[in-house]
Amino acid sequence: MVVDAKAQGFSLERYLKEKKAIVETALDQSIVTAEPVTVYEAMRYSLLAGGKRLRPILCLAACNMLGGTTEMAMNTACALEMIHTMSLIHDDLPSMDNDDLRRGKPTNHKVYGEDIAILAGDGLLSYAFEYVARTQGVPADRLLQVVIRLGQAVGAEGLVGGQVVDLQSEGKTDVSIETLNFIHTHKTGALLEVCVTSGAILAGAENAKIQKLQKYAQNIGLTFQIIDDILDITATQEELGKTAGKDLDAQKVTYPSLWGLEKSRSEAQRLTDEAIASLEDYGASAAPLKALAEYIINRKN
Ligand code: GRG
Repeated sequence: MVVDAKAQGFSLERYLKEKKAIVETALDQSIVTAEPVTVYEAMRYSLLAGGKRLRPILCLAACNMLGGTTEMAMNTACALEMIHTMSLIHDDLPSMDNDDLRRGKPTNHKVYGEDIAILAGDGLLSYAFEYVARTQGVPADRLLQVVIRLGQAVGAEGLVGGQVVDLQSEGKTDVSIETLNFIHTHKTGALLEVCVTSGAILAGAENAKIQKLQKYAQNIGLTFQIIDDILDITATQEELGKTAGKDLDAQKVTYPSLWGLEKSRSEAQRLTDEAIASLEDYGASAAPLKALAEYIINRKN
């Protein structure tokens, strides 16, 4: 296993604590309650309900590694969390995964009703794009690139497409590894990928660098999902802050169901090693992204 982030004296614990705190403050300031109050409250309820804040932190880390400032990336970092949060709100709806618990709290529709939960998701999604466009101090062509990539990651080519195939595959026992990979590279991987690439674009990185980082992001994206599938089996509801054992109940094909736990873990390790190795050119400035790859494979929730 490659562990040079530690060897460089970098403390991921300190880094996450510091970045999480600035992201929480920025998120709190990003949406101010206005009329109609109900929908703003519902948006803020889920947006500020906690969570690891991995997506905004990946965006900030990529931007910083490529020489950009935290200020340049903060609006996009918040927008990524708005989009992630809205996807969770919609995923939890009775017509989708039908869940009562998210981030250790009742799901949005349990508190505000299905109609407002749908609209709160719509509000977050729309505002995310506006919020990127309102970024100060970054050339407009970079912002345009970010908006295009975000749209691709979220729409039918990305999250939406992945979710559709996931719903269509439920209850089927003959789901192939290719279909499973399609579901997760779209449903989970696409957003994680744009977290990293948008950070690099905002910093003004050239195409070759963005493409190389895309490979890092794809590897951590797939690892993230393999670990998610493993945790669904091995962790408790309290540890996860959401219902455990959902995949088995919904008769979903997962990486552990296709490969077993041992091969799932070794595949996640292979992807993580590859992700870390792809950052070699960046030396010490890659310590946060390397450590985040290790965090993803070692996470407990
Ligand atoms: C995006 C337009 C649009 C619609 C949504 C419902 C849907 C379409 C897609 C589902 C996407 C989804 C919920 C994917 C699962 C991703 C995943 C593994 C989430 C858990 O992420 P964590 O562990 O959660 O980072 P926290 O709470 O820590 O942020």
